[in-house]
Amino acid sequence: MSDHTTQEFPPDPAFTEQAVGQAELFAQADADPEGFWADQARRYVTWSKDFTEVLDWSNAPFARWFADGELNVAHNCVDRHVEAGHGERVAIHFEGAEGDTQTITYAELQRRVCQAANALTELGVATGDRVAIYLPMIPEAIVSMLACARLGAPHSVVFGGFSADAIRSRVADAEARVVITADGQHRKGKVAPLKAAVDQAVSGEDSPVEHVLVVRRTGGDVDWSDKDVWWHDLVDRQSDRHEAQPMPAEHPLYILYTSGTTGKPKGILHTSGGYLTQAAYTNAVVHDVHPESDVYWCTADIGWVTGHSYLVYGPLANGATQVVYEGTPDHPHQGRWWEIIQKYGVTILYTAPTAIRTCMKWGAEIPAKYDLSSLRVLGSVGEPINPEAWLWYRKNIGGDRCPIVDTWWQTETGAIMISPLPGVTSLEPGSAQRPIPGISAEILDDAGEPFTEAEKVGYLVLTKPWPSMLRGLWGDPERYKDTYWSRFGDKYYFAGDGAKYDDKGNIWLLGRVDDVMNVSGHRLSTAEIESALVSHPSVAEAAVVGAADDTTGQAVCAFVILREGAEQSDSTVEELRSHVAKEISPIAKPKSVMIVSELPKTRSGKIMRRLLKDVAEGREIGDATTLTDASVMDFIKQGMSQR
Ligand code: 6R9
Repeated sequence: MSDHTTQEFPPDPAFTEQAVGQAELFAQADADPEGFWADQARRYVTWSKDFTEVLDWSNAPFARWFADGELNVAHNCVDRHVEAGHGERVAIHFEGAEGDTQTITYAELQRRVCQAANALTELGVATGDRVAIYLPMIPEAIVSMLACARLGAPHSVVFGGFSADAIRSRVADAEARVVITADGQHRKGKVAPLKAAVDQAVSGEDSPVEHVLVVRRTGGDVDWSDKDVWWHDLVDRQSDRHEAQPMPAEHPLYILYTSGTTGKPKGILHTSGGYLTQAAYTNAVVHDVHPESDVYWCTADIGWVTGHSYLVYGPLANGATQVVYEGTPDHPHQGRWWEIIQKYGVTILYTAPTAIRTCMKWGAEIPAKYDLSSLRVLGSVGEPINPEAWLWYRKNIGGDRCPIVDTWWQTETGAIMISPLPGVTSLEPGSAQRPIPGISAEILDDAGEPFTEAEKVGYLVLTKPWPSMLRGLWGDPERYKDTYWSRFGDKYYFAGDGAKYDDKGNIWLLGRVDDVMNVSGHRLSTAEIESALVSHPSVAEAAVVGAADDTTGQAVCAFVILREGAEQSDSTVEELRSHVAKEISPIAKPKSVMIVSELPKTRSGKIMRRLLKDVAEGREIGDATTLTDASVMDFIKQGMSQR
């Protein structure tokens, strides 16, 4: 790899001095893991009834954390801050897609959540009932989630870009009684329908849905049925007082569906006490949130787990002030995000590598026009962040001064697991580095043996239960065991990611193991080849897949997006192929490099390599329902057939 990957960034002593996450945490967690988590649970969560037992692992792999304790999650995220005298602190600076804004204090949030909880109660929602939420990124989305949490009615948020089929199957699996949606949503200056998909999804005799609660967001025309009720008719007339009842720590908080590689989506189940503990603790020690002074911004959609843990539960449990943005980064112009940072004085930014690479493509002169000097911590999540993008982020957004936390975790883990602590860790661009205090991970070889050798590729596993771990898959305990606890026996949680150590013991994530290729008997990681491509000055973004090949078993096929101004020519393609050969090895040299203008991505920014593989192998394209923009695949297919 090129030299810059060995560059290290030690923490600034002034940062360390004020950091929430201090080095002692590692020693405390190592000495007494359960005692450590008990401390975090009491520090970050207010319990209506204290717990006496920390972890019950007697029915492994089904964990129970703080099981005899009781709490109300919404009380923790809202009311207790008002009770502590912070009612006038801003909880949410809402920035709408069309430039409309709202400033919501904790006291105001409390009133809105109480009204929504009373409204859901009027619709017959009781503790244990499931509620589906299909909303854009508007305050009502957060209010709805918290109202459900307040009632102990598990929510199932369905991303607003998904189809009627996706809603129908999720609603059916969770047997949701109520769906909360909006008439439509704003998208790049246009109005897109939203309720129409719900209408389709809840039609028919067999639908479990009794009521659809509809927020008026765009004012567009909608069809209306007996099930429908307007939010402003029902919620606005409710009392803004509501007594939150304590729930047992293991009461289900939410179900979030995540696509499996095969078969139907998995309903990941999270519960209350352990989840909230780890979401709040990691938000404090990893993002270094100081609620009294920071302005935090997580750009994730609430339809993704990152939106659940780091836009709703973590920052609100900590009483932080945050920005919530409804729109896209490029509407009405490509400097929109940086304008928002300047406007609110954002101090902590948490986003995804795909967004950073897109901004790289647009060019550094765009963020350079804005005052980003308020920023002090940057975060990354969702995919490996290649060293090139990491360095670009640090220089052009972080002013060469902000630490970057590259946070590895999953819907299943509920909260951050592997990440630097910004005041403690010497940063290594491109690596998520070490498990955070309280978490234990290893890398195993094919035989299931742990190893520590550098540069050898293996499988990432977690070796101890953690508070925010999934409690199972909704309605399918066997699939939970098979998927996560059988590949290497029942002692290891198998994350599904490839990983390696470097010679300093840092962990490098190498992508999903299904994405590892075998070329002439050599195991190559898609993430590494993609990183090599992005390290070339002409390349903004790259996706690599292994396509079946008669001679080599699999052949490396690359799809690249060029940076603004780079020349689209055969010589560029040749240069990129040689560049990979030089950076990694001649074996990794792509057989083909296709220049494209977009890559197929999910809303959380993950490249759907499965679809590119279909193209590369000349097959019909498989299920593309979770793509943000399905037309992307048509362009790529066309380009391929012209070759
Ligand atoms: C939070 C989230 C989980 C998968 C995970 C891994 C990839 C996430 C990463 C990362 C490398 C990081 N992933 N963060 N890979 N470095 N910092 O993304 O949850 O949508 O369930 O995806 O995302 O492959 O296994 P989810």
